[in-house]
Amino acid sequence: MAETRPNIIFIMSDDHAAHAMSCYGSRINETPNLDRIANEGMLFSNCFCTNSICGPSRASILTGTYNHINGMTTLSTKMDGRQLTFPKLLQKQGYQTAVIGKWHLGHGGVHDPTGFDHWTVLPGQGLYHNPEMIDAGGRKVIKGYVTDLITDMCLDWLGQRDKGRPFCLLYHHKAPHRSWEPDEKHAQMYEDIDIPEPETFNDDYSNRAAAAAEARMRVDRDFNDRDLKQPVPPGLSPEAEKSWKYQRYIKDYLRCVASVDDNVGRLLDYLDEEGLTENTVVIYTSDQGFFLGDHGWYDKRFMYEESLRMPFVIRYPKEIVAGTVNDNMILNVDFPLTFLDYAGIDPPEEMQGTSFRPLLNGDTPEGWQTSMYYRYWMHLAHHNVYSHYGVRTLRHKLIYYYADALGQEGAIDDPRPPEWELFDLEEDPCELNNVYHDPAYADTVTELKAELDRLQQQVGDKPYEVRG
Ligand SMILES: [Ca+2]
Repeated sequence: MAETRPNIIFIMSDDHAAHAMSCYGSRINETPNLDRIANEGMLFSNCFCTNSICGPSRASILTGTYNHINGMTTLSTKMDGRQLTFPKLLQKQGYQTAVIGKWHLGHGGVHDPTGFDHWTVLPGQGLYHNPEMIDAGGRKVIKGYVTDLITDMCLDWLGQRDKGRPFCLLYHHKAPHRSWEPDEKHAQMYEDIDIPEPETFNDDYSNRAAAAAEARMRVDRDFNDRDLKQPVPPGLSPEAEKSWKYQRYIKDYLRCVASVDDNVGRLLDYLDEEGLTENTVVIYTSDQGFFLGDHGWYDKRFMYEESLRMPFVIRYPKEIVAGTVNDNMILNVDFPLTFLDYAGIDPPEEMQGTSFRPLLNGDTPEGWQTSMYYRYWMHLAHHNVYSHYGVRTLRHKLIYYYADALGQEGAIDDPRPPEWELFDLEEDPCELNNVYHDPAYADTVTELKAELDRLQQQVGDKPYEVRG
């Protein structure tokens, strides 16, 4: 019987926020090749991660489970590769499988990639220039720029594949992760222009819980020399210095994105040349979002929109109508179920997400999720961000900073007073006004607390018991 199962190319970058993609309405850059995927397929405007940091989001995508289930709650934990993952199931059903690029789930023992016929990955975060890479044979340093190299390796792997069997390639960029080091080709990009500052650039963190003001990820204060790469010009006013730092940061970030965009273009061209476009599902996403000067910040971790939202564009000409936008809520734990669905594999009991293939076909199943559960565990460990969990619905967001870490690996045992935040995303899309204590929202608070309880139970997590 002729093979009808599609190939899958899952492209994921690291820390690429949706608002730095032109198909998502970016005010600051153009991403023509990433836009191609959206224009020839579907764009999701409400794709969210369940924990906005690298390894944990990656573990959720591989296993289809939340972090309290897969054990990857923090960046100090390593993934136990004996768990069920979607590449293992695809491999078992005859798919050729590979992961090339960023892994960041640990190395050695049970932490190396499993379920892959081939893997070549960066150790930890990896380097932008002349990176060391690891494969089943060991480690070696490879000359070149990481975004180009990862793409070259993917094209090589595709070139030597067995054309009689479908494949699933995890093409995972390191860029545009901190410390935002562009290649020579893009080093001068944006040189003569100023990138616009975001609307909330001068946020003063009033009308919020204490967590926002306490976070140490401010553009004006918290960059190190390696981030800035140049000394701050002397004699600037505090406002001018903040603007100067933003330009340094955002230009390098966007230069790294531009290289990702070029390289994704190379891959898309290859698929065209090889006649693979029609029968290949191509996804572009990032492991989470990022603050691009929003709220005066860089980095992620918070349940706020810029960090919570993942870009997600997907093309599969056989099934997906070109140029469509879908506003339904999808989550990182749903990705693997969707990939398995395309391969004709039933959803495994162990996985918690749901396939959104019906959404891709233009149908919204009755009872499709309209709320999601989020949790960040690393209390104070990085950027002084408080541990928190919460619920986001289509209109509101309730966040509980339990702000504690008793016995939690990868967090600091130094509690802060617990606090709540509620945002009305329709009235306050930038999340500048916590209405938790506003009597007009009392019923909403009650409803959302009940929804938080329900979701927490549904996913098998439980409320944090603040120590007495
Ligand atoms: Ca990341």
